[in-house]
Amino acid sequence: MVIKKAELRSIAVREDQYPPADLPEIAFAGRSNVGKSTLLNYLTGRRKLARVSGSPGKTRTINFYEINDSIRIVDLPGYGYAKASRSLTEGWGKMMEDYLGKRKNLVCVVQLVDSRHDPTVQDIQMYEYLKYYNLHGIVAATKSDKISRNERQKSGSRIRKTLGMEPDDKLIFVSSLKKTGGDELSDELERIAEEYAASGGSPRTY
Ligand SMILES: Nc1nc2c(ncn2[C@@H]2O[C@H](COP(=O)(O)OP(=O)(O)OP(=O)(O)O)[C@@H](O)[C@H]2O)c(=O)[nH]1
Ligand SMILES: [Mg+2]
Repeated sequence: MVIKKAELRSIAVREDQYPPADLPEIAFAGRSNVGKSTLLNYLTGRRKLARVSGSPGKTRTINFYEINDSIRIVDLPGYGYAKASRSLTEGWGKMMEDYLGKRKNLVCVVQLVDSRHDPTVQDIQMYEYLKYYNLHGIVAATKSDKISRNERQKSGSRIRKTLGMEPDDKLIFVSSLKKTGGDELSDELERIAEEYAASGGSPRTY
C-alpha cells in the first residue's frame, strides 16, 4: 500500500466523538508500551503522526488516522498499565467495549504483543475477545530488533501457542526501529480493506 496521505481525523473517548462509520477501520490493540503508536508512525512513514512515549499509558484516547482517504487505522489506548488509577481502568473498559463491541465499520484488529516475552494473561483475554467478535487474525510481534533470528522461531511458536492462534491466523514480526515487517503487515491490511470493499462494505451484523 503506497501511503500518499495520512492524517489524524478524530480523537475520541465517547461514541459521539467517532468519525462517521463510512470507511473501513483497522485497530491496533495491545499492552501499554508494546509499540502501537510507533508502529502506526512507521507504517504511515510519518514520524510524528502518533505520540510515542518511553513510559506506558501515553495513548489514553481512541485516535482515528485516515490513510489515503480510504481506510482508517485506529490507535487504541493500551492495557496492563499498572499505575493507572481505578477510575481510569474502568473508563478504559467502557471505551474499549463501546468501540470493539459495536463499531460497524471495524473490520479487523491487529493485536500487538512483545516479541521478547510470553503473551500476558491480558493479551490472551484480548485475543479471546477479538475471536468472539471475529475481529482477530493478525498478530504483530513488536520490537523484533531486540531478538535474534534464532529466538524468533521460538518466540513465534510460543506466541501462537499461548494465544491459541489458528493455523490461518497471521503472525508478523515487526521492528519499527529497524523498519522491518511493515510491508508484510501493510499488504495484509490492504488485502483486508479490499475484501471489505468487495463485500460492498457490509457492516458487522452483531
Ligand atoms: N527497540 C524498539 N523499541 C520500540 C519499537 N517500537 C516501539 N518502541 C519503543 O517502545 C516504547 C513505547 O512505544 P509506544 O509506541 O508509545 O507504545 P504504545 O503501545 O503506543 O503505548 P501506549 O500508548 O501507552 O498504549 C517507546 O519508547 C518506543 O520507542 C521497536 O520496534 N523497537
Ligand atoms: Mg500509544
